Amino acid sequence: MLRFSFLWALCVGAVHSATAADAPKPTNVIILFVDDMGYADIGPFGNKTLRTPHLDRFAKEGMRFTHFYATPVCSMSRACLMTGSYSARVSMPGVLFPQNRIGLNPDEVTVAEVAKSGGYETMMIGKWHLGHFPEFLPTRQGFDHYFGLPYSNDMKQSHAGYPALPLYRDEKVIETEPDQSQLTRRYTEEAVKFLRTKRAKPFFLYLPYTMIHDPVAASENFKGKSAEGLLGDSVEEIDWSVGQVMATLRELHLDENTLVIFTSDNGPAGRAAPPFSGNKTTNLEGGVREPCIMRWPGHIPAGTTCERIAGNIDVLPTLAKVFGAQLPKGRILDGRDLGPLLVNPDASPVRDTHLYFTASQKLEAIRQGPWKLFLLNPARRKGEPVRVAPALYNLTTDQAELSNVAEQHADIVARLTKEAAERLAEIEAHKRPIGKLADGPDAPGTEAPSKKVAALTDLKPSAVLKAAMAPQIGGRTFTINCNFATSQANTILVSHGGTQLGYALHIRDGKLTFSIRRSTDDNSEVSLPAPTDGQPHRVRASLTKEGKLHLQLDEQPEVVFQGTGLISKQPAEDFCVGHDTANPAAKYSQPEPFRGTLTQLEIR
Ligand SMILES: [Ca+2]
Ligand SMILES: [Ca+2]
Repeated sequence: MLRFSFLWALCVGAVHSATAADAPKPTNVIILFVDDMGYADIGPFGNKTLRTPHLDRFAKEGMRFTHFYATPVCSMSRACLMTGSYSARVSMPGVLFPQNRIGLNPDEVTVAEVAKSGGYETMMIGKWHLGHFPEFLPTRQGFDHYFGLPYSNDMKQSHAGYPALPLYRDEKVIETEPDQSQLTRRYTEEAVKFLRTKRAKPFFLYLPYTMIHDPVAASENFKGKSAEGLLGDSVEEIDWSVGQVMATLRELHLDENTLVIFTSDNGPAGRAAPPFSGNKTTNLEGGVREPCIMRWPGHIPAGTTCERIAGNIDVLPTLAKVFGAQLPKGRILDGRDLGPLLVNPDASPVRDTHLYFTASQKLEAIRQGPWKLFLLNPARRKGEPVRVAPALYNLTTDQAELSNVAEQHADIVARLTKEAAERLAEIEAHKRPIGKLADGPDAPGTEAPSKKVAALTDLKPSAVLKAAMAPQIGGRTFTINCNFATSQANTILVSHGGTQLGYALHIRDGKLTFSIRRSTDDNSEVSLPAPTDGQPHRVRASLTKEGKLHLQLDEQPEVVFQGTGLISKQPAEDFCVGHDTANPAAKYSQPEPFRGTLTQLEIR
């Protein structure tokens, strides 16, 4: 009661004495966002070999979040950060590629737009990765200014089919193929320049580093200096950058009045993520649990640790409060205001459930309290054990997710399965569309065409891909795999090409047929009786180096036909699922559009 009266007196006092002059100054906000940094890559999260003195100090002055969630890969993580929503809710695939004509929907209200609505100046320096066409750029999503790369640093000219890597200032490409060893230094200089700008308004600075994403690079002051090669050099240069930002804030007497958040977009690429299993591209903790530190003197108690569930989806709701702005209207946000935890890390959880989505927007796992249930077989890091869903882990006692206790806790499995289904149904019912250019559809950017595997698993029968975005089959061997179920005797599973070049996997007069066309008159086929029983079947069709056509259904022996060779180049026509466009790629017999189910389609 005493405590209550005291607080009450304070409040009353504030009401009566506040004037414009002593009203609290608005808080500035900076988000420092690393690319592909693992949980234990820095001192405050257990790294013993790399030198991160600035982050060590930053953590001593702020709060570490040890259960802070991002997502398995880049674009989806940035969508979460920008919108306060799960990537699946805003229909963002894992990674956008230069050939994709999609981006974060301009109708989404980003954290920068929320800052603007609160009267803030905004700046973004670094990697965007939410669409590179003008309508998708940061300057159209609430940032007054932008300096940086529109996507990842490996999406550059040396990668077959990609344009020269552009460096933007606002909406203009000012350089291509910039020297990547200088990017952390240049971003830092831009940030310091921005901080030094005299302004009447508070600011929001978003600094998503290009490093430590492959190809890693570091400037001359850091190259060869760390104990962990170029990757370690790159981490130490990020630490230097954080130090520069913090030193500038102190020098300008802004450090007491600025909330700074440091975190990363996903786990480490191609290496382990101790103490967890998995790494980038997986939903094991190593892929998605990120180092996160927040520093805000006078609000966040120094040197503290928060073990509550939190994540990048919570950043927008948290900052909306800090900006003194309204939450975006007319939409469901998945994140929650972390405010109560910022003042007391042991306060009740603001969000006790976390959903783990895949790059193709499938719900792979759910966490509630200490319990994490995989609903699908999780992707894993090479060499690590296979896990089979339903797999239940207690993250308090088993953070490496090695001991599946689903059988011992059937009740928890049932409860989480139900919870996951309900939450997924809600998200599906209130899903918001990805932004598309006005001139046509696009495939979800799940895989680069220049890599050998084209992940097409989300394409529905009726989908169409332009030749450039279709699996690249010109001049090389390829294999089509898919599961299908149909009762149709004349239909098409996939087709690509026309009357000059192309291929199709189709059913003609009850025969499952794989056709290769190398010229108008050179049409080879292999076929076997099609199962038109409406039951699911697995089919595999391939064209080999010697020009042989192989076709296999389920576990039956494969049939082979000696054709005349590879298809000389990528067909110019559309790639189609479940039908064929105007010019037939194969000899059909009045095929109907495919009406069955077609899943797990891949062409590699
Ligand atoms: Ca990344
Ligand atoms: Ca917007």
